[in-house]
Amino acid sequence: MERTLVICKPDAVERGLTGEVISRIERRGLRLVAAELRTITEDVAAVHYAEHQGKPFFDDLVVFITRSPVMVMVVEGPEGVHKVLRTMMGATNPMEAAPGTIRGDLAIEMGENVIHGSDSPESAAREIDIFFPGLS
Ligand code: DAT
Ligand code: MG
Repeated sequence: MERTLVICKPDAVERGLTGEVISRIERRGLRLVAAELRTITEDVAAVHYAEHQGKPFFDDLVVFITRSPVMVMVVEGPEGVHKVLRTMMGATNPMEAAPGTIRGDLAIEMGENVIHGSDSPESAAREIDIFFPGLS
C-alpha cells in the first residue's frame, strides 16, 4: 500500500466541491486515512511549495493557497496511488485537462485548479509529514 497527500484547494472549498472530489476518490476505491479542514499559513505554504520558490507564480500561489480553508487529506491505495491521483486530477492547467478528470470537469483557470496531489512517493512522504506527522 502507498499513501499520498491530497488537498482540496481554497477554490474547491469555497465552491462546495469537497464532497465531489472526495466522492470521486472514494468511488475509485481509494481510502481516506486522514482529512481535516485547515487554513494554511504563509510559512507552511512556503515549505509545502518549496520547489516553486523563486518562480514567477510563487507569490500568487501562496496568496491563493492561504486565502481560505483547504481540505487536507491523506489517501491510501495500492502502490502507485500517487499516479492514480495525478491521472484523476488532470493537467495542471485546467484548460488542457481532459474531460473526466477533476480539473477537466471542475476548473478553467490555472490559478484556481481545485486540487493538489503529490507528484512522487518521496513528495508524498515529505508533504504528509508537513500536515500529518507520523502518517506517511
Ligand atoms: P501541480 O499542481 O499539477 O502539481 P505544479 O506543482 O507544477 O503543478 O504547480 C503547483 C501549482 O502552481 C499549480 O497547481 C498551479 C500553479 N502553477 C504552476 N505552474 C504555473 C504557471 N506557469 N503559472 C501560474 N501558476 C502556475
Ligand atoms: Mg506539484
